[in-house]
Amino acid sequence: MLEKNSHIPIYIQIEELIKQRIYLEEYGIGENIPSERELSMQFDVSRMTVRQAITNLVNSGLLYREKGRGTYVANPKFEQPLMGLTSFTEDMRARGMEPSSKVLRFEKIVPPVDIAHDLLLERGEEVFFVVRIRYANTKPMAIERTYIPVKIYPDLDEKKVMGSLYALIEARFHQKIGNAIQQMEAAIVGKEDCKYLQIGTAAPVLIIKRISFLSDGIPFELVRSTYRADRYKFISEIKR
Ligand code: 16G
Repeated sequence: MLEKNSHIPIYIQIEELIKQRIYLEEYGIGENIPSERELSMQFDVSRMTVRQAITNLVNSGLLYREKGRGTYVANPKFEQPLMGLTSFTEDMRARGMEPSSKVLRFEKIVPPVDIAHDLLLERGEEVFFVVRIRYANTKPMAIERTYIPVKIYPDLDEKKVMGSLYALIEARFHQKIGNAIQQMEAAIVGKEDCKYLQIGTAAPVLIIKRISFLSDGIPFELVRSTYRADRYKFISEIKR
């Protein structure tokens, strides 16, 4: 139980106890946990202290709040390996989930200079700029902003990017995807994206920038993928 004389703050002890109850499945996934009032009576502490513990657990993605209904135990985060060069479609299918996309934008543009530089394009060369919301079993997981050189896939269209881009490249265009360079950073969700991802206006997200190359070394996409930080955890194996 709580150790009120400990140097560990009470709200952290409460966090640990709630985590333990989730781990032991006393509070099951998708279930309502007791109200702040009930917990404050159970632990004999103020509601403020309980609220602080719960807020931390919400921020770390273990719990989520529903307005007017209470606090629930969240699904565990997706563990996404950072090893293979896989597509969103493949990743979701490997988990037994059904991927789908909504295309928010599909247009031909001259890209910003930094993107043209990364894609080894000459000045003025065009790209398709595609913005897609990616869903797993109808739940929004990520938003992808993809730049694809027009000269590589001149007849790409909106319908084709509703499905898997990688499958299109490999199965229809018979090209080999070789490797990619990725970088990841944390951010607060943008104004538009919070609507699409169905998260709060100040929710954290993880952004991965990927530049992918065909096996002959030609870059064919630059993608910025914005993932819900409460749904994703990225895992990599490192060797010594
Ligand atoms: C992944 C890739 C993205 C690629 C997409 C293709 C990351 C960070 N990004 O989301 O670069 O364009 O898959 O998926 O993993 P698709 O074949 O389902 O269209």
